[in-house]
Amino acid sequence: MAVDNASIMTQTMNDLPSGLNAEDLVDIYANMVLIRTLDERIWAMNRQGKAAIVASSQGHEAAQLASVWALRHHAKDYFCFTYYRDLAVTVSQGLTPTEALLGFLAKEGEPMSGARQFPQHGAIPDRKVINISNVVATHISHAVGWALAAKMRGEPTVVAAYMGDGATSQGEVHEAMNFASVMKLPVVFIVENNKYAISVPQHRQMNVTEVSSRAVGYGMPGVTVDGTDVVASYAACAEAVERAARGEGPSLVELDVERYLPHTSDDDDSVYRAKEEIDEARKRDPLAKLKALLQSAGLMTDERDAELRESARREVDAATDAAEAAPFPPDDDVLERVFEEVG
Ligand SMILES: Cc1ncc(C[n+]2csc(CCOP(=O)(O)OP(=O)(O)O)c2C)c(N)n1
Ligand SMILES: [Mg+2]
Repeated sequence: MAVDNASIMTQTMNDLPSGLNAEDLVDIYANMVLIRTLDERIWAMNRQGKAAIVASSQGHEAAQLASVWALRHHAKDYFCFTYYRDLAVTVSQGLTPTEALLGFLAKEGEPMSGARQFPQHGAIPDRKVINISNVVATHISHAVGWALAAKMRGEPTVVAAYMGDGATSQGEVHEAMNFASVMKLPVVFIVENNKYAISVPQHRQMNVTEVSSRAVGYGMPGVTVDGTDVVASYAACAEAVERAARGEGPSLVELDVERYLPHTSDDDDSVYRAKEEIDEARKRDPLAKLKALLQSAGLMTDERDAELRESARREVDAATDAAEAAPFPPDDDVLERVFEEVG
């Protein structure tokens, strides 16, 4: 696919936001390559009948990684309340490709739920990630509750609450945003707007063109930026993280992303999305954009990129072998993560 170089060069290395340097961008690119390779592998394993269901992160990587780097650089401590499409958040937070694949294959040793939940669901508190429910938007109230607890305890935690565009039309999001703003809670609401909720396009979900405009109703800042652009996404997230860390309350950051694949592996997007629309979306590929930026600064070459891709492929191959060889969890621990053991 030819990439439109004029449109991808929205940034130069001379105007990087405070806290983000060239080394970070190279690191983020390497993460992107690994996560895209892993995501493609998981999708292929679904087609082979091995992974039951996949919600792909392809097209969302820049938004997710920029937000994680902004949290790392601008908060003393933070926590991520993710949703099912946030593979780049979970992996950059330390979920290994093997652990991610154990989840998609429902194998023993998966750390988020012991492979008892939908993939990418559960909790890995030591890696600052929680995603308890697949019910759209319920985790936004959980995120706000976590932020309230942190504030009451005097802890410096900033909470990132990730969701899709569709989720913002759910009642819980209204309650959570309103409460967080009234209580000045340290939350960054991160909306990954891929313009679809399964087959429902944005204009059928809401009567606003920018999700960020909803922020006005809650008395908090709202901003929309290009979520396929790491630098723009980082700048917007960093500002919101700093505001939360200063105790000034929540913000809504809308990251305009693309969804290249169907909603999940169970969906057939050909019945509601034209191929030309997806071809157009692929011109905004976050990997191509970041690679072009790095190349313009002499920080990436085609050879180095090929090495990164080869190394990612080897790592994902090894993870695939390990996950395929792993056993399924034993029947008798099925209730272990459901009820707390008391006494
Ligand atoms: C309360 C609820 N309603 C419906 C569903 C079915 N469902 C799963 S994902 C989804 C679309 C969510 O779209 P969006 O928030 O934009 O996230 P995206 O998948 O596009 O990243 C729907 C309707 C659900 N899981 N929970
Ligand atoms: Mg969506």
